[in-house]
Amino acid sequence: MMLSGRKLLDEVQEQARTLVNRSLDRHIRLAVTGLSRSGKTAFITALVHQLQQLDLTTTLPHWQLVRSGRWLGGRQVPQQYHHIPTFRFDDAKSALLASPPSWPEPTRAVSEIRLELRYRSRHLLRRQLGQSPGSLFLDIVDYPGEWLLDLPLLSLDYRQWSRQVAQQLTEPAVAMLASSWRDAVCQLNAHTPFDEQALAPLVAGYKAWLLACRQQLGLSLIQPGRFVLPGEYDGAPVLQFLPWLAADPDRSPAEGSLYAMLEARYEHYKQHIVKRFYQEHFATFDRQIVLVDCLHTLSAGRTAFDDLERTLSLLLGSFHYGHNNWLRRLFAPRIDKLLFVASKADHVTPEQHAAMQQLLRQLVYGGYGQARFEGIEIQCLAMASLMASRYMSIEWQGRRLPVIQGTDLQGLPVSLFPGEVPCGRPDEGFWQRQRANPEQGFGLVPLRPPLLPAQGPWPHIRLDSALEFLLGDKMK
Ligand SMILES: Nc1nc2c(ncn2[C@@H]2O[C@H](COP(=O)(O)OP(=O)(O)OP(=O)(O)O)[C@@H](O)[C@H]2O)c(=O)[nH]1
Ligand SMILES: [Mg+2]
Repeated sequence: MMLSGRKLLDEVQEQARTLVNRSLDRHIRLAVTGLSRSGKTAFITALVHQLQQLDLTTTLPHWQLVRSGRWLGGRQVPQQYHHIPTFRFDDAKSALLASPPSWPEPTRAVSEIRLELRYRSRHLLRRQLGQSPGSLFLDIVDYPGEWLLDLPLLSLDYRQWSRQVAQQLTEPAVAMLASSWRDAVCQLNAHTPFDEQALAPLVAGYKAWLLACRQQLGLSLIQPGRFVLPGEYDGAPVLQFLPWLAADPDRSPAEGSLYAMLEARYEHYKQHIVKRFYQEHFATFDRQIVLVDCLHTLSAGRTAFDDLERTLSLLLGSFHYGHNNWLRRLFAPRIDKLLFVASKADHVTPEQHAAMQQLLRQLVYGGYGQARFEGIEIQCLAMASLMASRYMSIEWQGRRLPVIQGTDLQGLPVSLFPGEVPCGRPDEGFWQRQRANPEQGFGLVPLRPPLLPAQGPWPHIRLDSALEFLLGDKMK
C-alpha cells in the first residue's frame, strides 16, 4: 500500500523523535552518598525545593541553564519503582518551615523521588522536531548514611574483616570503650558448639561499642551498618555475629561450631542484605555526589580525623570507578561525573571555603586519582544546602575578625569565630590548639535552620555550582 505524502512525513518524524529521545539521554539517576549526618537529606530537600521554583534567576546564578533564560520549571512526578517508599519531601519541608524551624529527621530507611525538569532546548534536531521544551527526569535516592559503610565489607571475607576490627582496637581510646566484651571475645574457642544464648550478651556489647565509638569519639568506620540501624532486619539472627578476635582456628571448624556459625552469618549479611541493597538502589546510577562533613571531624579531634580519612579511602576504593572487577558488574556503573562536597560550609566564613575544598581534595585523594584515571569528570566544592548563618566582621582586641552569626538549636543567638580551616592534613600544632580551645571548633555548635519562605528561593552556598556540574551537560 502506498503511503500518502503526509503520512510518510508523520512516520519519518515519529521515528526521528524516538531516535532523538534515545540519543538525548533524558534520564539521570543521582546517587547522593555520604556518611551518617553528612547532610544528604538536607541537600535533597533543598534541591527539590529549589527545582520546583519557577524563577531561579536570583538564587542559582551559576547554573548556566538558568542564566541563559532556558529554565522552564520542575515538578515531582511518579517514581519508577512502585515498591520503594517516596522521599518525604513534604515532611522535611514542613520541619524546615515550622516555628521554630528544625532540620529533617535522621533517615531510617531508603526512599526515592523523581523530578521532571523542563527547559528550552538548544539542540537543533530537537527544535526542528518541535521538541523544545525538553524534559530531563531526575531520580534521587535517600538512605541512612550508616548503610553506606557496609559497601567495603563486600570485598572482605570474615577473617579479613576480623583483622580490620583488631587493627581498630590497637588505638587506645577505641580499645578502652571495648572493655565490656573484648576480653571475653578474645577467649572464645572456634570449635565450641554454637550457643545463641551465650553469644547474645557479647553481640550486645559489640553493638554498644559501635555506638560509643560514634558518639564519644566521632568515629566514622562503624560496621556493620545494620548493627546501629537495623531497618527491617531488627531482631533477625543475621544481625547476631561479631568479629573473630581470638586465635584463628587450627583446623577447619565443623558445621555447627561457633566459628562456622559466625562466619556463615557474616557471609549471609553480605550476600543477602548488603549486596541486595546496593543491587536494588545503586546499580544504575549515572552520577554521584559524595558529601563529607570535614568541619565536624576537625572539631572531633585527631582520632576522628584519621578514622574519616581511612573510611573514605575504603569507601571510594569499593566503588572502583570504571574498574573491571566483580563490584563493577554489581554496579554496572555508567557513572561519568563525580562531585565531592565539603558540606555545611556556612559554618565558616567565605574566605575559608578555598581551604575547605583543598582539605576535602586531600581527604578523597585516593578515590579522586582512581576516578580521574578512568576518565570520570570530578569536582570538589565547599557547599551549604541551606545557609543558616550570616557573615559579619567584629572588632576584637584592636583587630577585625570575620565571624558567623546564627541561632543555636535551643534558639539562642550565637556569634562564632570559626578560625582557619587547614588546607590539608592538620599538623600537631592544630590539634594542640584545638585541645586548648575545644569550644572554638568548626561546626561544633549546630545551627538552627534559617527562617525560610514557603514559596520563594532558599539561601544556600554553591548549590547552583553543584547543579551546573551534575546536570548542566544533560540540559543543552
Ligand atoms: N548549617 C548547616 N547545617 C546543615 C546543613 N545540612 C545539614 N546540616 C546539619 O547536619 C545535620 C544532618 O543533616 P542530614 O541532612 O539529616 O544528614 P544525613 O546525611 O541525611 O544523615 P543520615 O540520614 O543520618 O544519614 C542536620 O540535622 C543539620 O544539623 C547545611 O547546609 N547547613
Ligand atoms: Mg538522611
